[in-house]
Amino acid sequence: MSQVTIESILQEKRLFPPSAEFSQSAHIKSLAEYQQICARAQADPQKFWAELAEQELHWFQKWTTVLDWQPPFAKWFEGGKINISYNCLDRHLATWRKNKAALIWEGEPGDSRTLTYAQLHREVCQMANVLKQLGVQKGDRVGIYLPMIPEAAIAMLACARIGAAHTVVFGGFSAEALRDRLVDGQAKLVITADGGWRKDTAVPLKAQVDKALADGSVPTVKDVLVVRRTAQQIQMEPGRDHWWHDLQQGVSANCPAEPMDSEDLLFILYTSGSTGKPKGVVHTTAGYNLYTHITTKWIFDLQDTDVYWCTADIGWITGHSYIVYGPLSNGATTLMYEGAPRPSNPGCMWDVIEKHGVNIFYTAPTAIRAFIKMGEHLPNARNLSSLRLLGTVGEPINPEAWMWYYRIIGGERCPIVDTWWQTETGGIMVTPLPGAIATKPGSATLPFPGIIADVVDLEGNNVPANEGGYLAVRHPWPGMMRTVFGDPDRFRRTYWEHIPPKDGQYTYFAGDGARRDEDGYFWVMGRVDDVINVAGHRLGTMEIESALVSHPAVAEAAVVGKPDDLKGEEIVAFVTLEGTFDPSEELNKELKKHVVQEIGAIARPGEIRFTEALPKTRSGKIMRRLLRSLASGQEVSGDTSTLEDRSVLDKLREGT
Ligand code: 7RM
Repeated sequence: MSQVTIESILQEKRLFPPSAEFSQSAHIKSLAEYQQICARAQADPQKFWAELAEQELHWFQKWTTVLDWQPPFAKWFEGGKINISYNCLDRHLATWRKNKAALIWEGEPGDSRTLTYAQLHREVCQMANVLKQLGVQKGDRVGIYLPMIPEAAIAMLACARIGAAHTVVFGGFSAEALRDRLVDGQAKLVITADGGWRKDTAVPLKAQVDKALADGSVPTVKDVLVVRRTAQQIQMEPGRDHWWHDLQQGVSANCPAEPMDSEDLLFILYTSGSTGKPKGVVHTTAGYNLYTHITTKWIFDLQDTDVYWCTADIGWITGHSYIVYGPLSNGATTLMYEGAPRPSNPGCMWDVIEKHGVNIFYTAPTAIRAFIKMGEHLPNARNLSSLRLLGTVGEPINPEAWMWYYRIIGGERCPIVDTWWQTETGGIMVTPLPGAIATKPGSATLPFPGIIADVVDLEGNNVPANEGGYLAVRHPWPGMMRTVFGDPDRFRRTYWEHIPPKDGQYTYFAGDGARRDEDGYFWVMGRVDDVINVAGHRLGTMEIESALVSHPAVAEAAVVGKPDDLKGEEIVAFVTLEGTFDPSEELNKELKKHVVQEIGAIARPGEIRFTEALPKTRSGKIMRRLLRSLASGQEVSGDTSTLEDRSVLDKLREGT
């Protein structure tokens, strides 16, 4: 399977218009309708978003200002009072949806649970009251480090309900990574579980929390709330640690949602960038609620009878926006799955679709490539006829994988929405609306209504059709991140200073390379900065380098991505050693283990290459471009004249 290359997608001419049947019953039914909505949004963006906010959400109090834009700082719906937990739960209780399934959970090994809107509301209120009892107040931050169990969604909604911001840390992150995030976010409490199920084994979570909190290294954390999941042996520290099932006993299920200001902090989610430690991406209440609500409704074409399944983990933005907030705000049935394909059960995803009659399925290209490898006999042996819409997210999808997904999973009847967006954008930005926009395999197609996306050069000019450039957004949108937690200057530098303002319009720099074709369709090429996308997970090369150099044997480290058929990219680390250490197979293994310990298994280098020196410019900058070529076994081409010591390159070549 080939990677997405300019060559391969330039030849991609296939066009897949939605079927008349799909379009007829879709929320947005035609290209003309999409274009009309876009025209309305462009003519008066504030009116467009205000009308949707009025129609789609419940407000305790209406806003006074739609948008206050002091570039790059946006405030949406100032003066308004709203609560996203209310919009996701309470407002549905007054309708027939009260007894509709809100959350279907498929757990490992074989557990399952369905919570109606009424039941989910009850549990959220109880957890909210428990948080209050433990002293959590409006404005506090709560860390969430949980596996894919209903309590993850319950915890998020409980925080939102009382006005505490959550900061969810992916359960695959190490104790060290967890500690960094809890410290940066000054979390007051952590919600975790004894452990979680990952591919037939119970992995510890509480033990990692203990490690993260050891020796008072996160002084702000006063309490730990522990969900029982795996029943593995754990230690409970008296006074600090509490079982959720104990505190849930006898706590009231009545907890009115706190009216929040539109711009009150909803959550912080950490994401990797090209420099420094992960950034705390800040999302606030009203704009995020509106943006995730309307994108979920139109892009996934949610109908009231649908069972919708997004396979992301709650620890990533996709889990936040498109498992929890977007679907529940729409009163949908959202499915949550704890498992993953493994040798003992390679067809488990298709079993889940068949068992629950899933209608909408949203996953990542890396997963699709793994499905292809496992063989089409697996999906072919199941009845997947309930599916009516498919989606992808996280990385560019190669046309071959797109076609397989379309044929084998979608039975050539389901539109595919290839959705481009980021942690920072809060919700989907470039995507087909499935009843309106014809798709092309490998293209995220067109911007969502109200989004002014462009492909630009570094002067901020639009580049002509079919020429490469930088993916950028011209106008603020309600779901955009508001700042980097505790570091507004980093927010400005990272996203708003790469491209100069054009005609007074500030331009958001996404960090992705892209091109638009003659139909205006976007083809996203991947990151243009030092971010690697491994299996749809974003990792900063610098984070991995810092982890490596924190090992006593390592003098210097340079990390690059190498194309990988399955994962999109794989991590290759070039390492020089301190004088007293010699390269060995053992040290190689130890360094990989060290990175896992520092960051988590997702950051484990595929390859570590020991070298005597790293190629540098005269000013001492590591020439990653050369290392990237070396890592992927390509001839080193282009300009090497800035290389300080040419023999370094020869030695590196010999070593490979
Ligand atoms: C949602 C998410 C963001 C980065 C982004 C891109 C890449 C995401 C697509 C994609 C091509 C897509 N948030 N990316 N979606 N590239 N086509 N449909 O993934 O913050 O974790 O990552 O992911 O590089 O900048 S994220």
